[in-house]
Amino acid sequence: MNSEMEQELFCAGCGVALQSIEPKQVGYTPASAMEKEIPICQRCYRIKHYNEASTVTLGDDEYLRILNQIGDTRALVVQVVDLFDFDGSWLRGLPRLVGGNPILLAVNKVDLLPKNINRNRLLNWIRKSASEYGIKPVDVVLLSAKKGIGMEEFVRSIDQHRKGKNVYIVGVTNVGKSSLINRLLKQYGDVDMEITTSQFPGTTLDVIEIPIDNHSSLFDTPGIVNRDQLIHQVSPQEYKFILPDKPIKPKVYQLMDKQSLFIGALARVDFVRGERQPFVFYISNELNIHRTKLEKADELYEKHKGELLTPPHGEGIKDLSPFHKFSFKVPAGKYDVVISGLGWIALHGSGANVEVHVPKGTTASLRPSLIS
Ligand SMILES: Nc1nc2c(ncn2[C@@H]2O[C@H](COP(=O)(O)OP(=O)(O)OP(=O)(O)O)[C@@H](O)[C@H]2O)c(=O)[nH]1
Ligand SMILES: [Mg+2]
Repeated sequence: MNSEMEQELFCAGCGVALQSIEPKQVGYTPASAMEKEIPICQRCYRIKHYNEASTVTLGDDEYLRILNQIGDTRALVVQVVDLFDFDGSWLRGLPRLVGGNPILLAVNKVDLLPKNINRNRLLNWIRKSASEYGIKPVDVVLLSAKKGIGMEEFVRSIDQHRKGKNVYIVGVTNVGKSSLINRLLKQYGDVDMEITTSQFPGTTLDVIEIPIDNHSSLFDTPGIVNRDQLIHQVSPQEYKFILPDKPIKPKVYQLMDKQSLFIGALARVDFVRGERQPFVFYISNELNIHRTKLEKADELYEKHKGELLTPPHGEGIKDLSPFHKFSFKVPAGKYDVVISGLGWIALHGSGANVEVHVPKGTTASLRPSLIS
């Protein structure tokens, strides 16, 4: 861990050991930059100033080694999940890895959801989902690192549950672990440091220690890659279309049965049977929806994927796995058909048979509506 190796310098942005010998290896920084009070590596510099996509990612073994260390100590574990892709960003196998340590669930990116959200219903739904994943968190907090929502409650909860011990922030890549810590540093810290964050998964490369007091620290950790996330099937240039960075404006479609809607070339939603009703799409504002007749959908996809139907654009379509299908009998009432990594479609009608086609690896599921 960083603090135990005092002679070495570590990048304040991503946690790797700094070196000024091998420009192509991680941790490289020119010798002159090593002298800086808060040194960062060239990779962090480029991400920060040029928003460059990083090519280095961490192996699963490396990540497991880091997480296993947590199991050997007594600490509070803060698991961060992305509310927009709750299931896709869930860190599987966490209870086993962190031993008997308490887990605080930090649900980030609430700013992406429309304001008329039922908070209690959301919290209940989160607790229930956590329990299905085998976790009983000591607390659940709704946060936005971006907008600074929920930070006081977050700090209070950490203080209450850490009982003087260290705090580890863990989670899948891109959920906003480093952004949350930066927000804490900005609001409560007196150090002038900022951890590197980016829209590209795999930004933080090693553990970063931030002292809380003389006896304990808060640790940022690298995220583990969940290969099932849709984002890993497209190139970094497409991320900006898929990952929302502004509050989602729901798109409403009045549909008759036997109609299909494409979300770019990434998913297809078929309204197979049911009365005419609204389908409300909660997806990135940058994604295009294309409507067609169910009987024409196969042909349209084959002809126009990567052109009329984007993202992915052009040749990028080849990296996308072939579609597989999920069938739902949506009951009357308020339900969401969720497409992991893309968003969800709210149905508040009299029931419907819906089929969802998504690239293999991506999952679709049904849940009671998040938004009333
Ligand atoms: N809309 C929104 N975006 C956020 C929020 N927090 C983080 N992000 C964005 O999510 C992306 C990932 O943020 P990071 O803080 O780098 O995520 P991380 O979990 O540290 O990622 P790794 O280091 O790769 O494991 C960035 O583009 C952030 O701007 C939030 O509260 N709301
Ligand atoms: Mg990070």
